[in-house]
Amino acid sequence: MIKTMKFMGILLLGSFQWNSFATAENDASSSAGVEVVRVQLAKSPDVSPMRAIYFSLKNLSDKELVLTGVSSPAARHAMIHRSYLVDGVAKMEHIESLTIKAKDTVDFAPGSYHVMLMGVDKEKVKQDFEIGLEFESLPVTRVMVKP
Ligand SMILES: [Cu+2]
Repeated sequence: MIKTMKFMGILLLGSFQWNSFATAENDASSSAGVEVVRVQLAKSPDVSPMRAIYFSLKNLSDKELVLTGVSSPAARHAMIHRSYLVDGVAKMEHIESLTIKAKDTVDFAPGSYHVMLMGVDKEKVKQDFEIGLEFESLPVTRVMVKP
């Protein structure tokens, strides 16, 4: 219950930070230190305001990497979420930051981590669109998502 309430608070307070994306110099989903592969948009009803995105996030560097946020011009809010089960009931929580160890890979996948888009632009998500992954010590990494 506490987590659910916290999540609601974040939804209400969440500020849109696409500005950092626009000024980023990094154009590829692969840059010094990070590679994003197997990007997949989960199937959702067209009318749904939410979308989940999965991928594998590889830390190619020999230092730990800290993912601190995500943004997209195709949605009003974007968050890192993690799904989990409580007594057989699926829940999800907001992840403030996610540390990927040196040379490690974290899979964003059903039942686990995902990027959650909220308030999607229903036309934009029918075409290729971008998300921006924000790391503590890297420029925003742009990732192309295909419908
Ligand atoms: Cu979610």
